[in-house]
Amino acid sequence: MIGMWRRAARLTILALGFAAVVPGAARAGEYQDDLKARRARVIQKLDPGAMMIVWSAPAKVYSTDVNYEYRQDSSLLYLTGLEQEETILVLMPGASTKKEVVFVREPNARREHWNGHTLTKEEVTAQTGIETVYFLSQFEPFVTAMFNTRNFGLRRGETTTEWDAFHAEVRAGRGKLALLFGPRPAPSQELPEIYVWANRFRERFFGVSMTDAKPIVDDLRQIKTPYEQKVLEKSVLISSDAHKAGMRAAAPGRFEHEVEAAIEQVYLANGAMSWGYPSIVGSGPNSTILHYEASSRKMEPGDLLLVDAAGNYQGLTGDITRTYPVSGTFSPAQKEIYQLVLAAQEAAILAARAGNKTQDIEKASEEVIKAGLLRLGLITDAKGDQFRTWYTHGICHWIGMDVHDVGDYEKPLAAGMAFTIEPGLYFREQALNDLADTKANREFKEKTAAAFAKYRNIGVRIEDSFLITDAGLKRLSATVPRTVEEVEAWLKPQTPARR
Ligand SMILES: [Mn+2]
Repeated sequence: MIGMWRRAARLTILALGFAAVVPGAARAGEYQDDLKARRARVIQKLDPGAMMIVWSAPAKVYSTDVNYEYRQDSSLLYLTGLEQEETILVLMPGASTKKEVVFVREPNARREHWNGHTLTKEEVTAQTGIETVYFLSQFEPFVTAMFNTRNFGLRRGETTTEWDAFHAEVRAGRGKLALLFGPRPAPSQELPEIYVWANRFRERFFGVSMTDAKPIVDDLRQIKTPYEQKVLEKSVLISSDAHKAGMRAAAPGRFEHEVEAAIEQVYLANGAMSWGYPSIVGSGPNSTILHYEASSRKMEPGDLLLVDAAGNYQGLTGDITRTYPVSGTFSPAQKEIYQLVLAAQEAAILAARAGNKTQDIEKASEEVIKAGLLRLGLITDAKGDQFRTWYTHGICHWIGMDVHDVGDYEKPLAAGMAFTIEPGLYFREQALNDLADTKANREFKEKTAAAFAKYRNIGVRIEDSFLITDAGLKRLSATVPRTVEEVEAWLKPQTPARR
């Protein structure tokens, strides 16, 4: 199975260390130093009586005995760099030297014959910088010993003061379990594994309090370290090249999936081992579907193609969308909408500076969109919410380990923050049909009918990935053609095939 070969290759890359394999990657050890620093920042924010535990993501079944390619839990990947299943990280500020411990699966010849190499303890230490590595079977005995204020892993007669401070906190009733709970599930929802484990723990160690450590990790992930910034830039560069290849693969008579293939080929060819999210390649009416995934339509002359795609490179993902005419030049109606969305993005970019908030970016874009829609006759009132009929989503989200990354939208923009700016307009018949049957809406439909007919089934989104640096705002996806002139110029070479 191809998937398995790729995973084995990935593990080899990790074992060799990034610097040896990935061009332009960081200095050997730089990644480990960064991982250590990330963990140290988390440990600083934990109480001396706290034990923070982070589990790896469960494998996901694709069909019968075949799993999806494994995707590690983003926070565990952020703190350890480990992509191996069945891995648990424990952080304990109250320990004297073993403040960070990782539990990994035991070697198993049969499983390794089927699924590839299992990291040795030495390899885990080399990759993570964590000195204390135990096998998975030791995890529960370790936790039980700690909260029973007993030592762990000592030979007969051996003593240690390693955990004295932690034990003292537990005895004083200040023992604390810090887990990445996040938002609580609804009462009717299935209880996530972490809650099941926490409840079992609570039944046994009722004197120990619980705390949600997700805000601690999320806050740190929101500010990309210099190392992360370097990797994110590389990641977005790969995705940028992929988009350019996709633009060259699009033509009337070809299928959406041929463009998708051209894009994802560039990911893999450059070491981005998977997409960061399923590619959205929607032509004609499909350009108005926000998360269209089918990629099954044959493109026709005059179509617009909306492509929203980005690769996952070393765990970091950007987010880029481009919309372009498969025949090489925008129709007048397509150009009007495109120019309006582009102007909205430009206004939003001006508002994207340190100290401002993402709401300022949203607002700047909305002002341009409202004025433009009024000018084009697609709304009759720029004060109300009519514009939301065609302007249907927010335009700014954090990027990083996850494409819709963690982070606080109330925080002012600051150096190290990475996000997108992605205004879009979508002219779907259904949007009108879904409006409540009120006098105002009937008037709105009537007065905008002619304009709607002109722009019907046009969907345009222009999305770039940005990073705030000390020197200001950086558009990481700047190499992807964006203006009408840049797009048409990039599409030109292949025009003959487009007729
Ligand atoms: Mn996006």
